[in-house]
Amino acid sequence: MTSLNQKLFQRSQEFIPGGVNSPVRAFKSVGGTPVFFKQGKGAYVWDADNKSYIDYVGSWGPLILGHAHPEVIKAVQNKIKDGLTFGAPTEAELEIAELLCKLVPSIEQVRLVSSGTEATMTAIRLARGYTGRNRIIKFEGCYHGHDDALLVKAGSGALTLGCPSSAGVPAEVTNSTTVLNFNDLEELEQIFSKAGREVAAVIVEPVAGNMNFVTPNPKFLPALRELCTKYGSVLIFDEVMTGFRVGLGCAQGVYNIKPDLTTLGKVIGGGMPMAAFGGKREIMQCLAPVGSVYQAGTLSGNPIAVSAGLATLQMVQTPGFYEKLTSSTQQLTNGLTGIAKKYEIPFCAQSLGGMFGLYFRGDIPSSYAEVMECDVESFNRFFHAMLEEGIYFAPSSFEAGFVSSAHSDMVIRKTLQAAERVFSTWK
Ligand code: KE4
Repeated sequence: MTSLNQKLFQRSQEFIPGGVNSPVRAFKSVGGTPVFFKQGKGAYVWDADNKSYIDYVGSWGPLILGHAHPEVIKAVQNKIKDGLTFGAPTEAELEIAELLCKLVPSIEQVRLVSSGTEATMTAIRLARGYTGRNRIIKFEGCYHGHDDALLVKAGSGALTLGCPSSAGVPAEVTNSTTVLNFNDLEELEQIFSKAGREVAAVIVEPVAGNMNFVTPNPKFLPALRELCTKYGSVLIFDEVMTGFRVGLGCAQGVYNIKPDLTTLGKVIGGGMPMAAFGGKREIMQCLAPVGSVYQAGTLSGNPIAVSAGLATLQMVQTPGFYEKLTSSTQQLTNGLTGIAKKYEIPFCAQSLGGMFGLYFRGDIPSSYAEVMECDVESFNRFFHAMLEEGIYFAPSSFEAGFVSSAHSDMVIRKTLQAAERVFSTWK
């Protein structure tokens, strides 16, 4: 019998390319029919056929409090009564700007935008305008949104679909983009010693969450900071995913590195379209209307999105919030690793704060090349078996997973019981 999910997917492919509004949702690499969701509450989501799932995607990171958190809903309901948008300054934007500058010391000034792509695109333009240089450095497998200059050997959906470098991007644009290997110090030092004075910016996910989940080697981020300082290049931490996900001070707080610019998104919008970029005042002052680097947005700083973001950022400041989130996520990754080990399945997992990586290989990967050695077929089989069990992981072996404060001990236990049933019949 054709499910409603299948009927919806058939119809949506008529009107929307691939039936989805973002490629990674299409289940292309895992196969099967994408799940159409209709409701979310806490750690759970319900699909069009009323089947419930424990959700470890959380809309790709924003929902750190889980779905439809009462405080966030209340904030949006209160705000929406006064109108949806003004295209003019509002006090709420000032409130969240002050809060972001307080919570992230490297951010002296900040500008709100509507998506992570806008944030990273503008951070690159700003770094080029500030330095007068063109070359940018990114890392293979890192994804920074779909700006032309950054769609080179990108991660996330681009990697998932096997098109890390997109069609339609002129060579003239990507000729100024150098792609290096994440965690490769030698290569980095070589490039800088040869052409450091040409480098406008290095943009990096301080914890790579778009080629599965790869943490930085201890010397990698300090080396980036030292080289950018030495050669006058702008160090951009793309914390769209890690921002307020791995800790209250973001990844820069965890690793104690001060970037020149930071991009944020996801969590700071609480599930609504909102992102931001900010950093050193002297760089941010290059932005119009003060400086000559142009950037703009009709709905930038939208008051409804800001209200959801403010409510979320208030909640994550609750004492013990990140300790509990970290513990829940470790409970999941340690539990899955222990079960797989019991059944001698090549599998491991790791986490940082509320994000994690699952790997069908013997040991934790520390580079793009090692991530590519993971057994994708096994992941796809695991993904569907767990989906059947009512557990929704990211539909790609090249994505990180996310736990929310709504993922109680009972929810984690239910997930591990499902994994026990799946792994016990694996061979
Ligand atoms: P958006 O333009 O999708 O809001 O943000 C782009 C972006 C920038 N930087 C980082 C580190 C990101 O992870 C992202 C977007 N992340 C993906 C998931 N890996 C979004 C999901 C999707 O593309 O549908």
